Amino acid sequence: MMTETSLSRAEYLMELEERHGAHNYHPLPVVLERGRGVYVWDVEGKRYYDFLSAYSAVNQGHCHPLIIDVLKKQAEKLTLTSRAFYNSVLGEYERYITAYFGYDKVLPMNTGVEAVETAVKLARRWGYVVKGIKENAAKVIVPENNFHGRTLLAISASTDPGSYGGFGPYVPNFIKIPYNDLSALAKALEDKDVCGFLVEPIQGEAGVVVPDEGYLAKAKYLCEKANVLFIGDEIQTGLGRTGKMLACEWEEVRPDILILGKALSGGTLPVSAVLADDEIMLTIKPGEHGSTYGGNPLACKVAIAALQVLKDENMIYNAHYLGQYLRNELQKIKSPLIRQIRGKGLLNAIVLNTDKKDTGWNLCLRFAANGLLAKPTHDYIIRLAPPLCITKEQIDECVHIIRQSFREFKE
Ligand code: IF1
Repeated sequence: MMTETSLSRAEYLMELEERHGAHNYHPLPVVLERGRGVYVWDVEGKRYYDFLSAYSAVNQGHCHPLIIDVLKKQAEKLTLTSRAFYNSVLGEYERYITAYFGYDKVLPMNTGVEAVETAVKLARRWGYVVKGIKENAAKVIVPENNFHGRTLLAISASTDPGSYGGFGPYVPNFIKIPYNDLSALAKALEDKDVCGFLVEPIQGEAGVVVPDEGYLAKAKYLCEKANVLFIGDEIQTGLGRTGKMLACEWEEVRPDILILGKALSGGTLPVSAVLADDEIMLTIKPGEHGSTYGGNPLACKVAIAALQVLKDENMIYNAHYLGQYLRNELQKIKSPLIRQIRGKGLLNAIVLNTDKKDTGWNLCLRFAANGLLAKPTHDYIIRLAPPLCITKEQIDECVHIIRQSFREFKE
């Protein structure tokens, strides 16, 4: 039995996870213990810039004091009642978030994928009750290379064997079309049994794939013409990440069903939400959907604070302005390894010029050695997504770290 004395604290803690935890992740060998704003510290006290932000769940910065203060106060008062009863916070939250995004109603859930499941259930139910699709025939169009989570429904929509492989049988009636391809969408929409088009405004997991200007607006128009619901998955792109409150706002698209998660709680606990107008939302009747923790008082209070902070601290504009600045500075780095810099707001990626599987990983190890945390997606794409509270000076320091790391890196 290994003991802490024969290993460093970090090695000991990694060994514990290896020995006692499922092996469903392959983390970078960094053991984090503390976070504040754009910084995280490991167990040896080394400080890093967090350029992953827990995949955009920490837009407001780690342990934002105002959000933590609200969390603490509510945690000492009432955390969970279940929806068997009313509570004194949920109605206030529902009024706040529906006014904040301009929808009639909200259905509160917990994780992002639960909100995706909820959105698909709503679209199907609307398809049967309002559109008149025959029972059990409703279809949902999804772009290839999507990512909506890890449940059987979400992986049934996936075209990534690494996500769906070995977990069949799958949920039927997902029509898969190329992303950013309006003629493919128009063709798929000819099917009268389609109830919804589920789309990420920017594909995050696929490697920060930004569609052509006008794609989202034209897609929404085609959906309206075909009486199909535009379902916007803004779990990763929403809440200021791309320089607008919602990425769909870049093209003035208002999703028929809006899905939020991750930063809705400022990275404190799982909080997600589905927003829609009454014609869609009221097709689900009492007792037909829900969850134990959905809409709990603690989550509601925290979500109000997390949303308020985004506006009060001008994080949306900060993301837009500093995102442009970051991309401009990264473009100046001269390295044969860099194929493309892309993104919107503070959701960016470096696409590497390599066919070596572990280059992205090894480069991220170099970033970490130099004090910046990032992780590759699909081996050769490194996502760069710091908290939206980052400053220009901190961006400059991070660009220096990235430039230095490319200089030092030997493939
Ligand atoms: C992991 C990826 C990102 C999402 C979108 C729904 C969900 C996610 C657009 C589900 C979640 C997370 C899952 C997390 C890593 C991260 C991720 F690499 F897995 F794909 F961000 F790109 N829609 N994305 O991005 O939300 O149920 O996780 O709360 O380790 O699986 P969730």
